[in-house]
Amino acid sequence: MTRPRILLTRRWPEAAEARLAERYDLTVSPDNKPLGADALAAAMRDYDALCPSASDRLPRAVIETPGRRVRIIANYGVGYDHIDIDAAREAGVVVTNTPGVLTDATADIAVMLMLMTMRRALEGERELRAGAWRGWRPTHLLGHSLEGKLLGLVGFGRIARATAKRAEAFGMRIAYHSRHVAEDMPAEAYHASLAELAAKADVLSLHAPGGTETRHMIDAALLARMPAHAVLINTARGSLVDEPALAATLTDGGIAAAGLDVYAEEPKVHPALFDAPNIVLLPHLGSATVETRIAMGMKVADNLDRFFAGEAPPDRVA
Ligand code: 8YV
Repeated sequence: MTRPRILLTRRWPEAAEARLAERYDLTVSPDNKPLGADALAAAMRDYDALCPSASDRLPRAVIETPGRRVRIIANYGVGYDHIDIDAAREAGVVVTNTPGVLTDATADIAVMLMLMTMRRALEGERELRAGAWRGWRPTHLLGHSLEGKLLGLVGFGRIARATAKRAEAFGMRIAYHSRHVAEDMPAEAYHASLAELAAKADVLSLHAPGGTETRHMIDAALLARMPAHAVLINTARGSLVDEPALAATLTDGGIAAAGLDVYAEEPKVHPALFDAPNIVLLPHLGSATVETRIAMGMKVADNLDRFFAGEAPPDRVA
């Protein structure tokens, strides 16, 4: 039997690529950067399986490429808002993702952004490097403790829960907004209204999926409800936040700080964010550990192995 042809749109850690190469006719896109619509359409015609990343856009037009050969899109990542899932379902293209393996790594980054913003780590680091540190003094760069603060989680899936677990270790109190009540949480932690949660959270941390339903859920009106001392953290998807509105709110002192790991148009960052005060900007590092990126690759391989064996892939989303 000829080996299925697989395309990775990026370089993966060696161990994960090596596992795929054992079983498949493997191609790794040489440029290691997002593929455009034409390149993705060509890939849809030339391969049996396509393994994209979050910044490879797969709209209906690409999925419905005439002469399509691809039968499975095995996404390298848990979020799949860059893939038109309805179009895939209609076209009979299977889509899988990599849940579970990047939960802890992403929650670590959410907590790191809380610490960096609340303890003013970046300001301090920049001041020191600029040679502007005048030495220790009782009122120098005072931040705020996490202890006792209310963490408002927007979305309450795996990553939100892992973030809550870490935040509790820092003495934070937990509240959440989600479509569903979590039976294992105290009833008062649940907020059916995002606006009500935003009005009382000291830190609002986003953990909802991307997509049309959640686009700009954090807009100027929502930001206006947040207390002036509040901090916004986003490790989910940039599309959740109206970025110019966030920049304006920070500039006006409407909220105290923001920590972002994701952006609406990655790898572009809205210029207004660079000009905003009290903002920490990370380049989508949520899942960026050696352990996690290997585990993500292995999870994609598990899904491909099952699919090409004629079985149900474990992480099928379409
Ligand atoms: C991934 C992510 O590394 O898995 C996700 O949804 O956001 C990231 O942490 C990235 O999307 C790669 O596709």
